[in-house]
Amino acid sequence: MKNVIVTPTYNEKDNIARLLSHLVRLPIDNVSIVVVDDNSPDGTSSIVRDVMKEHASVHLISRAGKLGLGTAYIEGFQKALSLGADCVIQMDADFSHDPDDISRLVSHMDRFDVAIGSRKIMGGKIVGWGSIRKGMSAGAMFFSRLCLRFKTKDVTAGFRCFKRHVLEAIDLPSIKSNGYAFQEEVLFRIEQKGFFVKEVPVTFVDRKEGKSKLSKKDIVEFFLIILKLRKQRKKGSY
Ligand SMILES: Nc1nc2c(ncn2[C@@H]2O[C@H](COP(=O)(O)OP(=O)(O)OP(=O)(O)O)[C@@H](O)[C@H]2O)c(=O)[nH]1
Ligand SMILES: [Mg+2]
Repeated sequence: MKNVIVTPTYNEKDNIARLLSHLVRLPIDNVSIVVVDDNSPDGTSSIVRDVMKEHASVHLISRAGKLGLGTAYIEGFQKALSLGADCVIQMDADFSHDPDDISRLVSHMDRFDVAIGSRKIMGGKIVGWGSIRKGMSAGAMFFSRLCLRFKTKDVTAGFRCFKRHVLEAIDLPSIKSNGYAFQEEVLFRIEQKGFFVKEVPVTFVDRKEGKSKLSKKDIVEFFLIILKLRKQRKKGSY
């Protein structure tokens, strides 16, 4: 079974080399890695190119500028499918997602369509966020779950593993949202299609290197997308 890990990067020079060296050594069969970099001013892509000289399993999509997380994932997922992925794993490059948890996500792929690294079920947690950030995240998720009736608890998780047929079924290019809203919209489509989702408890650790790219615009978009998806839910289509 071929597994492709997709990680978007913007200014991750202090994380990317260590992350890639960890990913290429994972005890999982047939792993490739796709980094989607948005011309990071800190030179992240040249670090990736250096790693590629040693490891043919590492691929880079280098985009012209900061085009946003949503389209970065879409391009990364499409590349993963073109590489022949049976399973596609998405994760952040900032070590908030522990590379050693990937095998736990992949281990559910024989029974489920999607596995989500969840901070919101028993055994999952967030380390390093202050009470304001935790409160904002919990409030946003509560509202989103209330409006859109998600079964999944961790709606905004960016640590996920999909079977190939899931990504083929959800019409990726028509997803217009970015940031946290992208995770929400993808999950909405997955649940609307009735795919089987497994939440796997993980510990999310706030980044130690580099800066968060979460913006006010992303937060506003998160709530606007809820309204858009709610309308679609009522119409029974997306
Ligand atoms: N290619 C690309 N990657 C991005 C962009 N914005 C963020 N990223 C990457 O996406 C991942 C998640 O971004 P973070 O800044 O960690 O945001 P977050 O995890 O939602 O928020 P924090 O919890 O504050 O870390 C990281 O690997 C970033 O480098 C973007 O516009 N383009
Ligand atoms: Mg992060």
